[in-house]
Amino acid sequence: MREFKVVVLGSGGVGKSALTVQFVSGCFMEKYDPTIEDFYRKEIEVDSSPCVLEILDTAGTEQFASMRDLYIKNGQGFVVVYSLTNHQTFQDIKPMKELITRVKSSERVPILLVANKSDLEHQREVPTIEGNTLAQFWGCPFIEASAKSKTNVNDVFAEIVREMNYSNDKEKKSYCCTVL
Ligand SMILES: Nc1nc2c(ncn2[C@@H]2O[C@H](COP(=O)(O)OP(=O)(O)O)[C@@H](O)[C@H]2O)c(=O)[nH]1
Ligand SMILES: [Mg+2]
Repeated sequence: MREFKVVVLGSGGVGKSALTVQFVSGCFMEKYDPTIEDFYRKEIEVDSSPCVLEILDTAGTEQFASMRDLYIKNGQGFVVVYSLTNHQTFQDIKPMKELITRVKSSERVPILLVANKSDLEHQREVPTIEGNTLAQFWGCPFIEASAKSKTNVNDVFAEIVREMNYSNDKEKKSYCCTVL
């Protein structure tokens, strides 16, 4: 079975752990230790193909650039999360695409932009169009989700699998071209 390494990135408090735990265990935790950085495994089926995801829920080791670079190097797909109730968290992730492409030394890295906390519509600070515009600029898909109400949580992980499949296929094709 294919196995994919996914890294969940974003500022503290945006819901990286809540999204990951909701996806892996199907429950919403009100409080999750913000310092816990852990791997989770889950098998899913995407477009009729089963695969295993190894998900790294990061927790602010970004202060140590070498640590951050290491998990970016090891990751194959990146779920970049901000909270739509906090505009600062949207600003925070803007340099992320450049950082990932630099560390991976590749322009075509599978990335998905996620606006979390869509259940808190009345506290929204980041309009959908802003997320969409950034995703277009990055050339990646964009999803608004809620770890609390479970909205689009499975889609987040299915979509990053599709992005990883897509870039794998492209790599294979260009390899075949080189061989031929
Ligand atoms: N209303 C709401 N709260 C959320 C959602 N996701 C996370 N939270 C809350 O936001 C806070 C931070 O979540 P956490 O997963 O620990 O964020 P992390 O630091 O990015 O891992 C917690 O109090 C969560 O209960 C969501 O989708 N909706
Ligand atoms: Mg966390």
